[in-house]
Amino acid sequence: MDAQLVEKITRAIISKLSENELASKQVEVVDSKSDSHLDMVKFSPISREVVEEKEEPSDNLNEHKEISEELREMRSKTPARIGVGRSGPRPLTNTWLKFRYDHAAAVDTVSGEVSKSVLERLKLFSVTTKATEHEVYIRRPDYGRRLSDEGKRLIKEKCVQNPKVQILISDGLSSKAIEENVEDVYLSLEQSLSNMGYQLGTPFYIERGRVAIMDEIGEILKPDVIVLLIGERPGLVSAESLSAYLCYQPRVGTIEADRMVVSNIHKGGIPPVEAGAYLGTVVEKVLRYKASGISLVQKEE
Ligand code: B12
Repeated sequence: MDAQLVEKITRAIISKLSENELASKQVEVVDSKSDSHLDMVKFSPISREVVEEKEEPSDNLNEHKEISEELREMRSKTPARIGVGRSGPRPLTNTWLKFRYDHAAAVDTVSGEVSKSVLERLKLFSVTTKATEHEVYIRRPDYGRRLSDEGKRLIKEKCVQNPKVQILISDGLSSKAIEENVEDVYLSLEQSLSNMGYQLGTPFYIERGRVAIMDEIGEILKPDVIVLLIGERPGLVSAESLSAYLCYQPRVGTIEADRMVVSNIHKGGIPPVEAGAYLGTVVEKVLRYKASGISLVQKEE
């Protein structure tokens, strides 16, 4: 999306968020140990049609009109595979083909690479982790949580020290999530944080990273907050969903309960530009309470 348009939308969303006027769909930020809600904000609904082509229910569903209406109603509320019908004991051909397509997309996105052009457009430099290749990344999640020696050197050489907010981007488990969403989320988040007057760190890209890589980076750069935009493990509904993991002063030894996540960022979930603007308000809260995750909930009480 064009940067000026992102800016315009971000401003509109920030002002709407502060008026607390947005209608309908609720998005939740959940702390790490329970499902308790840290915050709630409302986003406009995304219709199922945006996510996938509608498949006509099978003949045997049409035979039972009432059930079919109920199913149609339920189907319209979720992209999950419900009420897709069958042909004898087997799935319909369309259902089966869509399943095969979605499965292939999931496999592709886990092993795919983020194109250089996306990183160049956002002027991000790249660092690697101890996961030297894809196979190692999958088998050894702990390697994805540690920077390579070269990565540490580059970060020390190129980044601003002690920023208020450090934004990081990593492919994680979905390269497609980065390709499809990161520009809009990043530009909107950057805009939102700049509006609030926060000093931003030097953003960069981490190849084959895991969420807890933020601890080692926190140790090196000592930011107050890290926001890590990372590709989610793909499901059979979306292979391009992005998550934002946040933590107040992450350092080696940070416990999982002190992290937060805003997940499901993609065109069929939380729209990327809205997500960026919303994340700005979450960062503001983390900085105000000097805490994230469970610690933030405790301070809020
Ligand atoms: C895999 C997974 C898990 C695994 C993680 C194990 C692992 N090593 O990968 C397990 C089963 C342990 C797990 C547990 C939980 N999860 Co979980 N998990 C996921 C899932 C399916 C994929 C995550 C992913 O792709 N991460 C990206 C990769 C690259 O990260 P990673 O470094 O390999 O793994 C880290 C993250 O996955 C992170 N993580 C996983 N879940 C959660 C939840 C929270 C709140 C936080 C802060 C971090 C976190 O912990 C891992 C280790 O550091 C997402 C669904 C989604 N669409 O994202 C839900 C999801 C993130 N989990 C969720 C929840 C609620 C939880 C729990 C709080 C459940 C509970 N009540 O106990 C716990 C909290 C765990 C924690 N780390 O604090 C929710 C978060 C809701 C939200 N905020 O929108 C999601 C979105 C599922 C959902 N739709 O409800 N989870």
